[in-house]
Amino acid sequence: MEPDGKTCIELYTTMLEIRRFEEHVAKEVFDGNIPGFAHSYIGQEAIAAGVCRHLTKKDRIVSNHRGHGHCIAKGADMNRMMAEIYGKKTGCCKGKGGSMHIADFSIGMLGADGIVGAGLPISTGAACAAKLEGKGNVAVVFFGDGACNEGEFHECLNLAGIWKLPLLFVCENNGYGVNTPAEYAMAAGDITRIPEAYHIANKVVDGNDVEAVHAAAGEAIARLRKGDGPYFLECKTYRWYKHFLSKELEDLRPADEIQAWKERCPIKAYEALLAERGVLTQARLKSIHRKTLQKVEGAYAFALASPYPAPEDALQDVYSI
Ligand SMILES: Cc1ncc(C[n+]2csc(CCOP(=O)(O)OP(=O)(O)O)c2C)c(N)n1
Ligand SMILES: [Mg+2]
Repeated sequence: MEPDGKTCIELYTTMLEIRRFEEHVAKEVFDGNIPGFAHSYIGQEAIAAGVCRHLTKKDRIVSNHRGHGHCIAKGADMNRMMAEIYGKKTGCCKGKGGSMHIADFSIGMLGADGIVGAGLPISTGAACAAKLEGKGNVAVVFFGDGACNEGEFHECLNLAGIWKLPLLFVCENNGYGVNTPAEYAMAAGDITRIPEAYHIANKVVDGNDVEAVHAAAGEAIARLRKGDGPYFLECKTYRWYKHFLSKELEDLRPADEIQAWKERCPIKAYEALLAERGVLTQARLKSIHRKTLQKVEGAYAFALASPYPAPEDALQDVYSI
């Protein structure tokens, strides 16, 4: 079933906000204006947008190293996100986390993470908390195909399975971990054979089709809220940029493969579909594009105008055990 017009526009707008944000970040990283590593989510926007549209602030998500899209789709403040990426004091982690550690507990974004697979146990804990709270809230974890080859992935599937946790596993299968093809790295072959072995309901969707993701995530999250146990959604997709944004890193993926996926742009495809359905007029499209650009430029201006943390702040909010 087609989503209503309001939902369609929101799905489109969220994808566009992610794209514009990521275009800005990519340019700034390549120009040397952003410190540290940044991983681009361009190409995968339909997944964050389609899944997070079903979530409230009380639902918790956990992201990974490629996390900007998840933060935006969950409703994180773009100004504070941008400031964080530039290492500014007004950033959502006071400028100490950077691109790979954006978190905002106030909207249920428990954090991005530079350690592949590390979000899985955190989300399993969040799902356990949601179950104990008993209010029908859920947890969602976004991870890549590469993370499926980590030991903790299996531990979390098992625990979520035996405890029937309200946890949605969203595997963003972009076919590669850095430059290693998934078909080389994964003995199981099809990823969903793994949740299948743990008796976890699962589905494969086209991760570049925002309505397919939205529909599948909607069914999955409704099951979680009813207490039917975890769900595993594999979204097949592709990242447009090399693994992380850097002039030095080589991209060993075939050029024709990259080009073929660019032609399957999730945003362009949805724009065409909504125009054909009459949901998106040219005037509305222009206005969405203008406002989205203003939002990203506003976030950049906010980040530029913000101070860096003072040296004496370095040891504040830092914990060790
Ligand atoms: C435990 C661990 N091993 C290796 C790395 C280096 N590393 C960072 S991202 C990455 C690939 C992850 O691939 P995938 O999970 O498919 O996510 P994608 O980058 O494709 O979105 C690797 C190997 C790391 N950060 N943490
Ligand atoms: Mg991958």
